[in-house]
Amino acid sequence: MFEQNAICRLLNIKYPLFQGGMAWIGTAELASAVSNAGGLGIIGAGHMPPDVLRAEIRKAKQWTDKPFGVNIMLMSPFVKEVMQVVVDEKVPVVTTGAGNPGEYIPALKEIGSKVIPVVASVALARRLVRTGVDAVIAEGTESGGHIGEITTMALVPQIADAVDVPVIAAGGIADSRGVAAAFALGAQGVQMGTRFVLSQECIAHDNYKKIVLKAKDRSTVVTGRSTGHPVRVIANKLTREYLDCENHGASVEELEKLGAGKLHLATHKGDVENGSVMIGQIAGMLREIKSVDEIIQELMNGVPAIINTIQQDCQ
Ligand code: TUI
Repeated sequence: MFEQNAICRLLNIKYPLFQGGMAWIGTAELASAVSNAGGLGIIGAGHMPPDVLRAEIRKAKQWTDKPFGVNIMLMSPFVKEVMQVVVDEKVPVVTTGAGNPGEYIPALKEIGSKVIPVVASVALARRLVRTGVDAVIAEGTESGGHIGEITTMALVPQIADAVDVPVIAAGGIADSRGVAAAFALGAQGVQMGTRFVLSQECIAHDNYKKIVLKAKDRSTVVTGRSTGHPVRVIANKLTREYLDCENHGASVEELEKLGAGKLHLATHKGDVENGSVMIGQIAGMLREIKSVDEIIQELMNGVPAIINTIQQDCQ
């Protein structure tokens, strides 16, 4: 299975499956479990200070001998310092999000890291491929957290047609059907965040997992469109207040103040009414917490049967 797959060959992993590098909850525990299960676990640097990230990378190195990655959130106030940490620690795979990583690519390539940016448009995908990135993650607006505007369904085939590096699809994928669909659209790998929030190894507070388990298809909203940094989260007291301020013309500074510290409040303190519960639209489909290994086995083993059914149906 997947012996000829471009992502598996590029990264020396068993399954072309990435765990999205989620801020605060994409810890070494989760990342090493995903890598040990044959996928690519990714530590989410989010707004982590450099020393905290270094400690997390060292834990992952202890807990897995398989390749793993770090996601650098380019809006982090520590972006330059955390980039230096991944260079110093020679992290095998670096993904980036929420911006254009162009200026950092030469230093990462120099130490032999595979660089795989998240892109939300064809234009940025094209530009970054010219700078030598190894693959791109095409992330649709169905995703949780910081998002672009285009759906996975529309984005993945357009990026696959536009670039000559492998494409990893993200956004709205949480079972074997999603994986098969992503491959049909021209992707050679998938990235999932939401599915791994509902894993035993994810350290998110129980209240966070419970509200995700209860989510339906329309439980999320997008805040921050007026600031240029749209974020998908579960609708709650915080989003009602935030969207009310946004609709009444609050300034970017006021809105940023309202959002500060709210992800940690939900992920670690378990305040899912006043905190920011970032999650993708596919949460509505998920009803069980499982181990990372079970999630990955079930997901990957289910793909051939889906493709067979489609093939029979098309005869
Ligand atoms: O980065 C993400 N998702 C995230 S980061 C995050 S941490 C956070 N914490 C508090 C407040 C806000 C965020 C939570 N979720 N996904 C990757 C992603 N990147 N999605 C969309 C993009 C993107 C958008 C525009 C990438 C590039 C881009 O282009 C900008 C440009 O300069 O062209």
